Amino acid sequence: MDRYEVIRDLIERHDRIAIHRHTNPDGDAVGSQIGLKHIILDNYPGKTVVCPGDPPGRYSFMPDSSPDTVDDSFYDGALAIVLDTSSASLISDGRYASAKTSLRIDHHLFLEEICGTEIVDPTFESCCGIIADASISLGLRFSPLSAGLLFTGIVTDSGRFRYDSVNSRTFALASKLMEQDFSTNDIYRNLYSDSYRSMATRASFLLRVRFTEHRVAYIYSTAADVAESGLDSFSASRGMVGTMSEIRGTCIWVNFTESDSGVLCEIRSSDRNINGIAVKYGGGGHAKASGATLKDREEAMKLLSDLDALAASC
Ligand SMILES: [Mn+2]
Repeated sequence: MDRYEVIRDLIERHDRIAIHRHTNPDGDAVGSQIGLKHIILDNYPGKTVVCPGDPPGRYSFMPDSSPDTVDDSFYDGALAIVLDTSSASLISDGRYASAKTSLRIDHHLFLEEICGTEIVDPTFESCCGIIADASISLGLRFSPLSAGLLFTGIVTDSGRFRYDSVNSRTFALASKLMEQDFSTNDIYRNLYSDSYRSMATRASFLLRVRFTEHRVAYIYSTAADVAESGLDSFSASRGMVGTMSEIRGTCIWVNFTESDSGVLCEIRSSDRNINGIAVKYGGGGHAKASGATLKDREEAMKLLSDLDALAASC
């Protein structure tokens, strides 16, 4: 059996299936969970499929995304499927572990073994992509509902088909899903429209952007600026660094935010490794996205001049 036939075999051998995903779900977590549920129901009528978990938050526009209430007894003899999760501690509703048979399907880098059967493939941009690929290869039918859910997850986890993880397979899967009659217009509107208040807040941050000699873009928010924005310091820091991401001629940008614990610093780059500079100041993260918490404004300006030196090569 290839890996997709293993999935089919497990589904066919169980009449009750609980599908779990990570807490604080994103579009891929909800899309793969509810999408797989409907693929199973459409192709294997008579099975009972439940989707427990915490509320879907801003992804509650996705159809059928309200979590199910599930009795403990459901798991006795059921198959538990865990989707889009690399670490057991992140799974919403730990009762997946009480099922005798469990299956994980994930696209994150492998961190730890969670389930009896594991299908982990980080070459996919999204977990929805794996579910779509498996369903196509197994000859399963899609409905507009399941296809729209999987499409939403592919879109959100690929940054609207922009991230490095996107390849020709991503578009082939999206193309196949779009044979079903769902509205991409509705999906995009739900994903990318925003309240006027939040757009105005972003604009106020954008207006405070300054540039170093070598075009490092930065925002420095004093405690008073943060209070005036109406945001907490975490939202002002992590939530607003993205306002600078599309500035032409800028390859490094950094957001400084005064807080009770020091100056929060979020650094991003389109093509430079800024992680070393974050580490130098006691922080960390990824090559193109890192953060640190600094002592004061003076230390922030030192970090900024290190970034400026790096940006000289952009
Ligand atoms: Mn994902």
